[in-house]
Amino acid sequence: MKKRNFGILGFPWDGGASLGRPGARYAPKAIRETAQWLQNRIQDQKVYNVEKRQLIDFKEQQIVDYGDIDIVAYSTEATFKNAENRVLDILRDNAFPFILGGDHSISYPGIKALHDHTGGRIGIIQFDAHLDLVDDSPVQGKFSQSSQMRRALELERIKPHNIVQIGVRSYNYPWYAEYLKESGIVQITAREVHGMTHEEVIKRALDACKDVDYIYLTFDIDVLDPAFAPGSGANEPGGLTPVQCFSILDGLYPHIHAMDIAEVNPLYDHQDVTTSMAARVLFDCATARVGI
Ligand SMILES: [Mn+2]
Repeated sequence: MKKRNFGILGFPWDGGASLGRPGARYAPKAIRETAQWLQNRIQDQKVYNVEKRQLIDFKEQQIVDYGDIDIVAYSTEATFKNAENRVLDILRDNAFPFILGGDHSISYPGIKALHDHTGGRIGIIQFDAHLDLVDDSPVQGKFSQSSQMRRALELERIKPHNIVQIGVRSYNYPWYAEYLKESGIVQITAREVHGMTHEEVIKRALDACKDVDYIYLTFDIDVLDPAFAPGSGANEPGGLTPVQCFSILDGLYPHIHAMDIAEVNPLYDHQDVTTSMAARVLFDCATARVGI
């Protein structure tokens, strides 16, 4: 089988950050810069994973940077079309798309590309403080950072019971009470994650996706507690710890087919704390997928 390269694609867009703090357009550049710290450890295409006590050989799977998506600042539609086409290019290369957002609206074109390219049933594992299921809003419209999951649900082969939201918390709009009861979307709240083992969270997420063909993973940096990721689109106290995220993600990386990181906001970051988290997640995914 042709080896599957790991494709990084920057999506410097915060046109969907209509309620949260704008600034995520600077994230792809900042995450790439911070990731140099980890890339420095690659010698002769090898790197040692200290916690897994494992030597990783990148000869089996190259990391390819596909650059950034062309942004059309005045048009969400045109920008998303460009994004979808670029993700499709990566999938056609038989590479694994890893998209660096951008506010969380950026997930929709990535999900749509995986959906249309594969023709299969798609599950979505979403790490997030928020639900992002707003149908429409007079302030935010239909394609904002609060609606990408709702848009994804309109695609033919995405069903609510195959959507898992991990780390959700805080407060949200009253209509969610009824909607969540009826829709069948699977949620593991932040407080539930704190009361579960990593293995239990991994199992529940994969169980929800057991009747799909492909899994898209979206990681909103605000799933972390703001103490660990101050540079995000919004503060929601009571979030996950880095080790919880790293451990749960490790159990999911072998099972996924595309991924993004969203809502990293370098304008609100301190000493690269947040971009370091994102760079680590990027690097963990790239190394975990060697040989897959
Ligand atoms: Mn969020």
